[in-house]
Amino acid sequence: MAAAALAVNGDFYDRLLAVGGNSACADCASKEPPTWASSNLGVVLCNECVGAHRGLGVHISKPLSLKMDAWSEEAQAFMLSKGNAVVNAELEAHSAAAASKPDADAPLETKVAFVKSKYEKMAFKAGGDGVVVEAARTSDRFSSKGQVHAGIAIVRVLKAHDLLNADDSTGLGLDKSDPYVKIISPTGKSAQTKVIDNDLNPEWNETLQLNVDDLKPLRLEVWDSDTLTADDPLGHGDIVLTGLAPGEPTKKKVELIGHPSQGWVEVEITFAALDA
Ligand SMILES: [Ca+2]
Ligand SMILES: [Ca+2]
Ligand SMILES: [Zn+2]
Repeated sequence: MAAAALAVNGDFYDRLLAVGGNSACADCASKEPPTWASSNLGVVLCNECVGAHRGLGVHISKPLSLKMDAWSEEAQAFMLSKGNAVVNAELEAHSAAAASKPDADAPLETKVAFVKSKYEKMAFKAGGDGVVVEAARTSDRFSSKGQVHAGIAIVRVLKAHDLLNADDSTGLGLDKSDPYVKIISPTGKSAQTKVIDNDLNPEWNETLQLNVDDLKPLRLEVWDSDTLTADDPLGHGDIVLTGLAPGEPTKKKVELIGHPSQGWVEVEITFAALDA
């Protein structure tokens, strides 16, 4: 589907990123080439600020993926006539705008507050009050109606290498760990693979899927499944979601940390946007 949309859009993406100010996000200091846009505001965005735009509601901003969504000729022409430089000249005219702009790695709450101030309150327009609205606490964000939906993380757990043996009570290597992988989202949702018996280099090739509400890293845990006692931890690591090209599978090697731990897990992660 991603390839189809790209073909439909022709060279739109390249032409759009060549428009003034469009080589980087309109709403934060990220220098990554934007892969998202607000189709009615005419700005291009990083994959975190687009989450903030979703929170505004479609009466203010209509986010679309530049890579996965098909853009009509009209919508393309509109985007090419605007751009971050043109829009920001108006919406960030206030002298307080530059100092209020979030860093690339600022918490999502900070980006949400800036985006709200800029597009809903028009705080940085000429004559605006130049004041950023208060950032919401994380707990508010998930319980409020204006939820920030980043999308779905599809994690294909491929294999692990050189896992710890947590079943070797005799020291003779007669028994080995029975590993499985658990993926946990920042909000505590989880999914896990099947157990593979007696294998320190298991291959799962199993696809797990999790809804993610923001782009904080997923936690990956490896466990040794035991029948008579509690499962033994074999280590954990983070799967970083930021910087992934939407719709494109990306392989990552997750080095296991924690005590005790050794080895690594290879995953292939695809991030798919959910339209609000
Ligand atoms: Ca064990
Ligand atoms: Ca075993
Ligand atoms: Zn941004």
